[in-house]
Amino acid sequence: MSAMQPTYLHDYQPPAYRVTHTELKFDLSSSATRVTARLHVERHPAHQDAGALPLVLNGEQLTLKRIAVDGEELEADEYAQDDATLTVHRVPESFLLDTEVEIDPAANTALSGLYQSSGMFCTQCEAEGFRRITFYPDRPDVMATFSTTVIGDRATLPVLLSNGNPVESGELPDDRHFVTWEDPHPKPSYLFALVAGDLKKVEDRFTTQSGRDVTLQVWVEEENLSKTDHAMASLKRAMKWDEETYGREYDLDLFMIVAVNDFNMGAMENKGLNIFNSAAVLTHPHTATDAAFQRVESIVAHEYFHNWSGNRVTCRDWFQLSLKEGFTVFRDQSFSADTNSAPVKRIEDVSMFRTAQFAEDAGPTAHPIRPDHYIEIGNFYTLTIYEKGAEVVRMLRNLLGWELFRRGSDLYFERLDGQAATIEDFVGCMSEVSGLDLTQFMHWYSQAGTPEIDAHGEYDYAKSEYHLTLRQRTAPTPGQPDKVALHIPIRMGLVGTKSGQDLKMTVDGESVGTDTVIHLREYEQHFVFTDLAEAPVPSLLRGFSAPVKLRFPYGREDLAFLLQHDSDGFNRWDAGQRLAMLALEDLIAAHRNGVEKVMDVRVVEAFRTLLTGETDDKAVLAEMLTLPSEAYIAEQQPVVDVDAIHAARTFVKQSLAYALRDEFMAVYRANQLDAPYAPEPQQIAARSLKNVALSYLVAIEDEEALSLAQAQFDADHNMTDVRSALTLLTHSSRNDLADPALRAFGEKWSHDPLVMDQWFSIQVTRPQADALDRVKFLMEHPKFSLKNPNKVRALIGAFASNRVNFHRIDGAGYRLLSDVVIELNKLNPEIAARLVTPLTRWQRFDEARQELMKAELERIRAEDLSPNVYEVIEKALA
Ligand code: 0A1
Ligand code: ZN
Repeated sequence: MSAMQPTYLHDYQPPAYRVTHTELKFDLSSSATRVTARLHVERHPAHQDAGALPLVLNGEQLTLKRIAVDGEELEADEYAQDDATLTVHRVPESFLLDTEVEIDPAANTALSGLYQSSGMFCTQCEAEGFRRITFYPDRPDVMATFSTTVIGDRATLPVLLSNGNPVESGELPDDRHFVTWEDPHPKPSYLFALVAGDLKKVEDRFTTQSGRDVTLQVWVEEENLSKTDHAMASLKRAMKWDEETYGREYDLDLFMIVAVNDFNMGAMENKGLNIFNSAAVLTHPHTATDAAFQRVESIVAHEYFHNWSGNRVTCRDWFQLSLKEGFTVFRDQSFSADTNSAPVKRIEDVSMFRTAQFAEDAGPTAHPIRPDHYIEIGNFYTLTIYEKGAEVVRMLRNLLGWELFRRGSDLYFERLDGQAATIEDFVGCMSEVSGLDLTQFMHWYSQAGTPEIDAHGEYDYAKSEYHLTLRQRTAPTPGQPDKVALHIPIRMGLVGTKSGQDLKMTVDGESVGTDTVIHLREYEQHFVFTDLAEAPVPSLLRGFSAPVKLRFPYGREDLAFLLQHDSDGFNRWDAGQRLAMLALEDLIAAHRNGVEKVMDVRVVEAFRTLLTGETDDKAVLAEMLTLPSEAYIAEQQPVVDVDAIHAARTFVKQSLAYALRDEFMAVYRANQLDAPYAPEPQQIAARSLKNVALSYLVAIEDEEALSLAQAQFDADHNMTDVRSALTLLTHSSRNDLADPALRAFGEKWSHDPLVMDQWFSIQVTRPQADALDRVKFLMEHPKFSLKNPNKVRALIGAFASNRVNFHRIDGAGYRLLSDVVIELNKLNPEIAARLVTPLTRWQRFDEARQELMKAELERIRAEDLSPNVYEVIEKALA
């Protein structure tokens, strides 16, 4: 059971030994790969006087063939091995350690370490996969230069890649060949990578700001060569952006991206050799949607940005994971905002965040951005570490202002270059350059849970003053019953009710302009705005300036007013969401009470204004016309009633469509494009607006709308439009239209795994009652495989997001998910532990569903569990 013991942050010790240089040789074969390692080891300075310390290396699922210290083979009593470590009892201060192990890549279904995907060999070492390749101090604060020789079959593995630069290659007996790679930058083992396969490349160049000529390569299977343009163009944009924005330049002569079909996550930032899930790199107008194009751009940028925020400066230990991930997500969000529509990027990110991260932070697996313990670090690649971490970096940027933040970033990269750093190091640099005391701010990193702010305001007509009271509270989370007050920056304005303009604000006698930041540091604080020209409606938390829930007793008129007049685009959108939420809440109550549902005319009028008004940003308009998702609505309810939420949302959608049919139709027709497809902001905006309009019209199964959807599907212009049309048809009740379209689509794209993923998802997210049967049926489909994480996500993960069907009151949805989790627990624990998440949220539902969900968790608990699934299940049932 030792694998089930937690690791604690407070137990951190520097390593006893460090590795300065690592020489590896891989003799590749499917089920018996030989890995020969020579480690140049020396005692860590921190332990210089500590007497004789054993050398303890990590190693799992390795068959040891040979071990020698300074060329001397070790006797059996000179070392000891268990299922996770290898200990050499006595070693000199500095020595060479030689080991040889055998591993079985073909049997590696966990996709961690060295594994095979569609015939090629590839690696995934973050966080702790390198220990499945060779015996090593597999921790990020051990950094070495690497020299790697890869040997493989010339015919089946013509391409042999690793980190750094190729320095030698040649032929070997038995039709084998080799390539030797050298990576001059010291790196932790988690950034090691190897790829071998029958791959083809596209190549390009980039000249850095200092004149370094860099070769860029994207390696794919031959049939995917036509799908690499966008990734390559994105890479070049990202390289340029990081030079211009952060002054960061690339530091090797070669940068490679490889696409693999079987991958647990999106992509991985291995030094000089990024490995990507094919879904995160391949695009073509006919196979990928606008959203996929944008996702590829942001992931390519994310991995590239890690070269500095992650690789040059890495993490001291895995508790600091958000040091690299939070900062890098913030960087990729900023890049995407600069490259596309900035307000839409923010709206999309915040919508996702408030739905999914808030749910995580309120559930049994809630954890701080810097956790203080874990059983399995693989479970901590979460929305909290990534997205909340990015929100905290964003707050720092806003607290310091861009100039000082950039100076802090420069100081951080300069001071910690080549080192393994901590979150204190990062925040310390920000504090040092700005002189700001960030002591209270640091609690954002250690305190889990979403702060809730209750705001109240009153206008004193006699004194022309506005009084604002803010109270913060963070609900207890597992292991943290008591919460401290956080430093919460709230960007705001006061919008004059007569003028519709932002009013000039004066606080404590000081004029602060029309848009300001107030700092909530206490549990409760009062702010007085004096000398106001007129009564205001407050616009609070502009741009989502802090990752909090803010409640303010807005009336519907106030919200309709802000929707029209707020100068902050984000808050205009948010006012619309709040207005829709008020209407939805009434309708949810009506549904539960069996009372007739009545549509709020204010929402209809707000939509009419949006649909008929002038707009300079169609992408924002499309967001404004999008109702809160069922998942987001659920997040706002004390007890989630999936059926009432679905009924209420459908009712709003249909009521709007009946009331504004012609307006929606006009928007649809006005946004048809003739131009050849391009994934550029204006086209993307028009397509999303058009498809949102169509979704309303199809919601009432209007004959004309159905034939427009059919025609859009048949026109086969680009995947965004085709997928949108196919989804609308499939999610309608019109099987007579959906079935032939699905059949045609499935036949046409049966050769393309990424398109088939979409085909699976579209079917199992339909609200009709047969969704679960379809999942079962499709699990038998020849193109489905539990061993491929993309397929699992596309079919099972997508079904679990189908609120009404996953939460069926007979529990069949839960049972299906737990059956799959039990299977995957053996095959791929990391994916299994992620997939089980929806069941861990049982507290949010009615009693009957709670019991059903808990019963499934208990059923999983009775299995022989991997540490990954064990940790999640224990928390969920605690
Ligand atoms: N560091 C990568 C994410 C990643 C993490 C773990 C992986 O395998 C278990 C793979 C990728 C990123 O942030 O992109
Ligand atoms: Zn990352």
